[in-house]
Amino acid sequence: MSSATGQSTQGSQDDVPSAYPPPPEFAENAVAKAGLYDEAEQDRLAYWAKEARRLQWDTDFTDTLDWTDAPFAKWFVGGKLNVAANCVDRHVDAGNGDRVAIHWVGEPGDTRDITYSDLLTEVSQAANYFTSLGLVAGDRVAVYMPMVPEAIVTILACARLGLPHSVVFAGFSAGALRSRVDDAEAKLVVTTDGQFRRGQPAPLKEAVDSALGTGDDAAKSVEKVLVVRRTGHDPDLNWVDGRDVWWHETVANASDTHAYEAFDAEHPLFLLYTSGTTGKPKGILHTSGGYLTQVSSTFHNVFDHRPESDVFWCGADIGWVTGHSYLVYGPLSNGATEIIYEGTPNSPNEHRHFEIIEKYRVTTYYIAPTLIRTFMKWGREIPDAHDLSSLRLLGSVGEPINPEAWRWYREVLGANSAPIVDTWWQTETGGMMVSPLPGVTATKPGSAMKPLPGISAKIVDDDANEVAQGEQGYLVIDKPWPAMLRGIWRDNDRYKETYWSRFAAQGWYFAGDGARYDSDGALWVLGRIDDVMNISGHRISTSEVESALVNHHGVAEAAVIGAADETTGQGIVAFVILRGSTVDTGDDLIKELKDQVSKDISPIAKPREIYVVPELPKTRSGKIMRRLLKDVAEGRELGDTSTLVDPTVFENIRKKK
Ligand code: 6R9
Repeated sequence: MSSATGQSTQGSQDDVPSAYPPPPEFAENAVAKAGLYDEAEQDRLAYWAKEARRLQWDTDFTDTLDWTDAPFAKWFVGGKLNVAANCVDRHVDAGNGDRVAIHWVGEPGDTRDITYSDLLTEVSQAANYFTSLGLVAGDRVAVYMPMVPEAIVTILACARLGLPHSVVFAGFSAGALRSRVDDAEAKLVVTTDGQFRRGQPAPLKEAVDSALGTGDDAAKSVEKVLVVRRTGHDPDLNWVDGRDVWWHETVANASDTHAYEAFDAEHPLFLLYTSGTTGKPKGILHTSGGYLTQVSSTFHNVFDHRPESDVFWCGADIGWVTGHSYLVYGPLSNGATEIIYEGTPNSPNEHRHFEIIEKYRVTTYYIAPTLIRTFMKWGREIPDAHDLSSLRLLGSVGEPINPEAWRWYREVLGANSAPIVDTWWQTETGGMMVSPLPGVTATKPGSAMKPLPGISAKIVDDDANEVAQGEQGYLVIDKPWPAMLRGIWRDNDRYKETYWSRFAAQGWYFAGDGARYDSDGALWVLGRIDDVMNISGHRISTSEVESALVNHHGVAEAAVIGAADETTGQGIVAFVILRGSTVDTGDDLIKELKDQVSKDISPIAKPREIYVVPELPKTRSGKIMRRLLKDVAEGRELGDTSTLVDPTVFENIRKKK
């Protein structure tokens, strides 16, 4: 296949540029300098050692990397640090205690501004209370909370005490919570009475009660459930005496001074479960020094961060890795001022995000492409009704961003000038891996451009040969990096098998994504390799076809899957959401869309079927669940829908089929 997603777009839009050089005024003052690439190229380990020393170490490290027990890495050997002290105390000690760390915005409209001094007080109280429960370094804590300030306080208090946290997204089911609590043998579960969702209080503790069970069925490891009162909606809240305690009656009364202890650089910091292709979710393990080094360094460089003047906003939930790395550890280790918003983007209406940007003068905004496409669907008059002139840098994460959405993002939110950083990384990589450096790297709509300084990646075929430019291959990371996962919780075999067996002879990390370099050497991530379709022997990525469909002016969002086909192996089936202003002309529209794909990519990529649907099934982290669409297209019973935001979308999709 020679047609790249970007090239196809260029073909149909001759009037728009295909690459954007860094704006000169941005480049002049950029935090990251072009020299970083060469510096890291010359001595990768020295580069990371230097980045590590941006942090505060209580004991300096003696060795940058020990890879003798590969694929089990040890970074910053001999070093000791406290991750929470790096995120909180350090800024207070430097005289910045009065700086706002978090502008918190609740869904019903309540707000709190939390300074670094406030954060130190609250984290110290929580740490003192956790200690009084008998928890000691190494014990696990499950966090099942909506986006309330206490969630950040809990995470930081765990880090302060060396208690690995396991955050479970508050939208996950009781069953999902239970399996994660059991796997990690968590002793403490921190939760809230309820959460606000789309303007309504919804129960949350109820799910904890049902997850933890009673009697013989009770989760054995759990000793306490600590509950923050958020909604107060339930006067008859179930309460298990001896197990359940209120935050405001315990943490809030604890001493507000706490002396931290420094932990080994490889002390476990957190577990975060991600679903694998099969069965049981994997508890991805991250440790302290290497993880914090990379998330802190990439936050600084990729977000061109200036602590005195920037207001950062990452739209991710703490329940997934972006929330860990770029809502908690990256920003706070840099002394940033950030927004934390509790709710959904359309509560009480579609103006919510733009009102927040306007009110707090947000400078740096980091969201997933699916939200950008949702904004497109709502129409540009919504952002246009606000003063968004404070925005100077835009970020994208989570999925390949189609060029159409990229351009819209830059034009409508970025006033045609803000650089966009399209950042490729994974739960397993811990921090950003492939992304432009703003002010240094030119950007191309839809491309993540190149590996960051200190990161080494290749695109290879099944035999580990690098593929030619324009050809599609597997994205591998061929050298260890500081924030890499240190394993799967208590399953070393699965760790080796999942990530290191495909290219075992070479010792490369297999990321599971397809990618290609275009003729300018820009890197395009094409999505999970299981999202690559095989149509009559041609490898076509789902995102490529989706991009072509969204390139049609009437389409807001598209999801494409390869459904079993007797003659072609797989046939392309597309599900599209129309923009608000589009008139559905039935068969005419479907034909137009098919022609668009045929023209943009090739007739081979023309969808066999296209369905116009009102919604697409998405995970909480904003990824389209193509697996389920495949079930629908192939007429099967649906598989596990527990991670969907809205399981009812299928009724609407089936009706359309
Ligand atoms: C950070 C995060 C990881 C998978 C990854 C890839 C996809 C993430 C992307 C991207 C293209 C980007 N992905 N960022 N694809 N361009 N900028 O999302 O972690 O939830 O573990 O997902 O997401 O397929 O392999 P995680």
